[in-house]
Formats: sequence, structure tokens, C-alpha cells
Amino acid sequence: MTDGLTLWGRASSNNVQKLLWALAELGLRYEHILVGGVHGGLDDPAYRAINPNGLVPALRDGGLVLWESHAILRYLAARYGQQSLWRVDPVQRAVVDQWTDWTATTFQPAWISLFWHKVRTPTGQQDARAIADSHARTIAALRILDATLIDRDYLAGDRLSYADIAAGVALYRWFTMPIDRPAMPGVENWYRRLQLRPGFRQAVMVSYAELVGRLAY
Ligand SMILES: N[C@@H](CCC(=O)N[C@@H](CS)C(=O)NCC(=O)O)C(=O)O
Repeated sequence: MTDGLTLWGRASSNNVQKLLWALAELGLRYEHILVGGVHGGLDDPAYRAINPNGLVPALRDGGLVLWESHAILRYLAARYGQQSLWRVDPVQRAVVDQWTDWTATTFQPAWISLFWHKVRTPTGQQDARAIADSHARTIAALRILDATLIDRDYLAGDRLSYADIAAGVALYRWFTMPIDRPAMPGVENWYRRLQLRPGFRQAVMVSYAELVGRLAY
């Protein structure tokens, strides 16, 4: 049974994980179609009609078909999370969007680059300089998060918003990648808090073994 929602995308994709986590937070039922990565299917004309980029995730809700993980996150929050992930007040929502957009433009490119160079690239092909550079960029972004989270529970205040989902999917990989991690008490407390949420544990704290040493997708 579903509520008319369909999500496309492999569960090992961090962009898909944002939506698996959000759907769990919102208590929504949905059909999950595994495409991308080992599942393939992204070049099928039927999938290209859903997402012309040939990437995951994509979501259908009735007559609406959407791609881009943050656009989907915002839609789900606005449509189904008015009392939870969404913020009605324009000032509060501006803060949520600031962190969500910063994640898209600054934080995620840094940590994904590190994950790519350190985890996805086979050991024998790794570039120490690229690892060091992306590690430094990830730490610089995390320090910005850390300074904010030192005196608040979530990015936009005292309760979860879609910004925590956009940025927070990075944490499991950050805290499990074989790299040095300087102490960051604000980020560490945020990670502890997120781990108390079943949706985070189910969607984000999952093995990424299929991605290790694999550059194919
Ligand atoms: N900006 C897009 C990025 C989508 C993207 O890069 N998706 C990756 C997975 S994280 C993908 O589809 N890769 C090909 C594959 O999984 O086979 C979004 O946020 O949705």
C-alpha cells in the first residue's frame, strides 16, 4: 500500500537517502523502485521520461513528477510536514533554506569529493593530494556547522527541519570513513541526536560496501 507516492533510486545514494529519511519522518507510505548503480535502468527511455538527467532520486506524487533531491525535500516538507520539517515563518524558513542551499553548493561537494577520492577510488589509484584537498574542504565546512550547532540542537533551532536532512546524510559516512577527524563537539552532539531518530538509522546508517573501490557510478 502507498499514499500514491513513488520514489526511484538506489538506497546507497546519499541523495536518495535524504528522501527515504524524510518519508520516514513524515510517516508516509510509498512505493520504492530501485534504479541506478547496480540496479541500472537510468538510460531506459521510461526512466529518462521521469528524470531526463538520468540520475536518482526522482519522486512522483499523483500528477507531479520531480527530480533534484532538495526540491523534492522541500516539496515533501511543504506538502506533508507543515507541523514538522517545514517552517511557515519566512525568517525561520530563510534559515532552513540557507543551510539547505549551502549544503548543495558547499558542504556536499566537499564531502562527496572526499568520499569519492578516499572510499570510491580503488586504493592503488588514489591521489593523496586530492584526498588532502577534499579533506580540508570538508573540515572547513564542518567547522561552520560545528560553530552553529554548539548552542542549538538542530540547524534552524530546537527541532528538525529539512536542512538537517540535506546536511545530516553526510554524517554516517564522515564518522565511518577511514580518515582523521578533528574534535567537533557541536557536530558530534548533532550526530548523536540524529541517531535517536529511526528514520536516520534506517535510511542513512546503512552499509556502503557496494561503493567501496567502485568508480562505475
Ligand atoms: N543534484 C542531484 C544529484 C543527483 C545525483 O548525482 N545522483 C547520483 C547518485 S547520488 C546518481 O544518480 N548517480 C548514478 C547512479 O546512481 O547510477 C540531486 O540532488 O538529486
